Amino acid sequence: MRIDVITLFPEMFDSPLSYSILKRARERNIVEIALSNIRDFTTDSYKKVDDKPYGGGPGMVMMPGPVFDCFEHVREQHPEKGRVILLTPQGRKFDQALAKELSGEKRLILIAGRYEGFDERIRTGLDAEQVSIGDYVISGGELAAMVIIDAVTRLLAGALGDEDSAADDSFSNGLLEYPQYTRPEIFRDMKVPEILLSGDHAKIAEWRKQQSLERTKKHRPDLL
Ligand code: 6GU
Repeated sequence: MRIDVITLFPEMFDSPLSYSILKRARERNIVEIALSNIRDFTTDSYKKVDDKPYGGGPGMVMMPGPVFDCFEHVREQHPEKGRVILLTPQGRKFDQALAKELSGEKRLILIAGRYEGFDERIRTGLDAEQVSIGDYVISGGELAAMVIIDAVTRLLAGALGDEDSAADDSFSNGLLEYPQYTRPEIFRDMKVPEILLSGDHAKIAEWRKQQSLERTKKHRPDLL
């Protein structure tokens, strides 16, 4: 998969993309991530990317010109047209089902906004889908883009080692994950459930299913 990110702060992505599963997936060419800086597509000597809102009001609004020019340049960098996603708190809420859907695409183009918002013509003129990562406000689309990149990449074939498995993750079957234990068998008087030491794999699977259900009922009844 190829993922392009259009942003004013490409450096924000360096660290999250350089560790663990994302690092390994990039090294193995399971995902290719290309960062493009909107500021490189300004045409004035101040490299201006935002301006005051027409009609007045607080804050600044991202100008359409540099975003459109950056987008049109980025789109030509790869033969697949890609699915275009604008990160905004006003979008469709991101969840595991959408992550799975996006993991089937050959290319994603993620556009991260800053400031008080986008000029409305970015929204309407680019014909992008709008996606939010939840009902709260963060200072820009960059962290949201990283969340999407991480959630999608871990679903790509070969991204997880044999030791990790996406199949048992919370939400993968619509439920929260069951409790896990490792050594020692007794830690500060807290014992590992007997059944996990029994070697009876059918019973263990049944217990885990039950635990998943109980946990979901208790903490996230909305998922049931
Ligand atoms: Cl995509 N952007 C911002 N600024 N805030 C958010 C968001 C996105 N999703 C949830 N909150």
